[in-house]
Amino acid sequence: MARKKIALIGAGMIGGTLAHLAAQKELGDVVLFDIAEGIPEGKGLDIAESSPIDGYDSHLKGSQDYKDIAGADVCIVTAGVARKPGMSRDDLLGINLKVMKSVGEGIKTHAPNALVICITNPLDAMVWALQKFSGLPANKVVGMAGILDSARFRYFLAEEFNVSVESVTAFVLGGHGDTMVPLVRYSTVAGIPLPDLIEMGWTTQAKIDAIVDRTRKGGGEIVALLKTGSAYYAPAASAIQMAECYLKDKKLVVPCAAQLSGQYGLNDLYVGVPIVLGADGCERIVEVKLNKDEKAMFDSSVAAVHELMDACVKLDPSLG
Ligand code: A3D
Repeated sequence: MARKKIALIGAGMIGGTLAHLAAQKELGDVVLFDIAEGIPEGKGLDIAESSPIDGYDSHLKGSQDYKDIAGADVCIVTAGVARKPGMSRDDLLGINLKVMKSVGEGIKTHAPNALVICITNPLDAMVWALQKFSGLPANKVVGMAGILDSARFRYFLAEEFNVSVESVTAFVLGGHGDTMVPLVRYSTVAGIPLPDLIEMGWTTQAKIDAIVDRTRKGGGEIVALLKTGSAYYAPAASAIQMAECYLKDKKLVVPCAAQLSGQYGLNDLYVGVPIVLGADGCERIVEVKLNKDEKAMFDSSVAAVHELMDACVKLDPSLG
């Protein structure tokens, strides 16, 4: 039986970490694609040279040629640039939108049957554009953000309660960014919702509010510490969980940016919602009941995503 093939489009900080994790977990053979010559080859070789020590047999190849992603089962997209000082949000959007166009065309031509996981920011707008540029069915194009955001929420909650991260479940909805909606009511320790834990005296509302705020600003906290880049270990781990879930048809219920077609009263938009992720990609979108406050937060998050989509259409009218 042939090994699965994982194509990583973008071999920067997240791309390299993805390659290392995918190889260590033997998810398949790995192709690192990047426009920067030498970087994907160098990272691929460096990781391959660790394989005799760690004992895995994945092959790793670096490339600047889309032909090398041919037949990939999963494509994980991190290609693009990060916002630099002096660059406006629209400048960033313009650059990464063009990157999504070339990536979408490369995937359409060489790996049309892959599950595509987009990580490039601004996430919800980029995954929306990537689906259109690639022409792949919407169930096979998803965005990674919710698993990372909820992992941050879970980690902060586990620290607060001094319990295992495995005992904490957390629920995050909406677009990726400051408007994301961590849903306190649906987040639990061993099935006990956070509001009950407040009543039980395990924590206070003020502490939970502070954790929610820290979760919303989780990406910025890492950027402020690193100073020259953004988070990559946890983002890579999140996307690898998605790839593994697809390849093993695990049907995990996880928050991902998925295309809505009527759910939550919305259409033709990608936003973070719980989905069932399995061999058919996004197999089902879970519509949870939102109370008035949660709905208001979700609506404002959706409005922020719509604003980015409108900016994309202005830059590239073919998306309209
Ligand atoms: P970085 O280390 O800069 O890697 C990006 C790579 O993309 C570089 O190696 C570039 O050479 C390459 N690249 C640029 N243009 C192209 C192209 N046209 N085709 C192929 N490759 C190209 O960044 P990173 O790995 O730290 O982050 C990658 C992206 O993920 C950025 O857009 C981040 O903002 C985003 N990100 C998203 C999250 C989410 O939770 C959604 C978290 C962290 C980072």
